[in-house]
Amino acid sequence: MKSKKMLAAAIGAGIAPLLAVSLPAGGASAHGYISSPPSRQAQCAAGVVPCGSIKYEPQSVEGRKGLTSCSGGNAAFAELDNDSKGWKVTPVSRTTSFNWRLTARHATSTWQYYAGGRKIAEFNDGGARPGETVTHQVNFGSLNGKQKVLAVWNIADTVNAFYACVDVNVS
Ligand SMILES: [Cu+2]
Repeated sequence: MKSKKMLAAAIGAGIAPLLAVSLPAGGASAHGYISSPPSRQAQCAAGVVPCGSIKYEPQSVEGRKGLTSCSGGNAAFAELDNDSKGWKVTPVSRTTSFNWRLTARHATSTWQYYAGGRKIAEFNDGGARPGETVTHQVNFGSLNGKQKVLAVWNIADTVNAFYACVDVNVS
């Protein structure tokens, strides 16, 4: 109550613009990951699979653009690259919704989905800022059965991207 009054007083005094400038656009751990179908890091965070530090920050699989690994080249998250770790495989339809949960709404160039050794979908946001959740409809085309999907969130104003692998069974 008291702090609300103080904030109101601060805004009244014209300090609000200063606050807006000094707040970071997102903390060091504020980014995003695929929540459903549950990505490998989402399964870590939910305790479905026992994991190391990634379980505390599933949104932090960040690396240079153009990588092809589930860990985005992060040694601390190398277990995400282990196909034998017992990841839960989600049964999905030929056309499936992939949902991202974003803890920072970074300006976005593209979203890309790879499976079966090729790119199966790409969505171009042209530098726009996404909402807190983002959903894409991805069609698997001729791909059937168990697939490891590598999803990539390419940031428009940095050299980096965020990576998430999702294990699915297409039927
Ligand atoms: Cu971020």
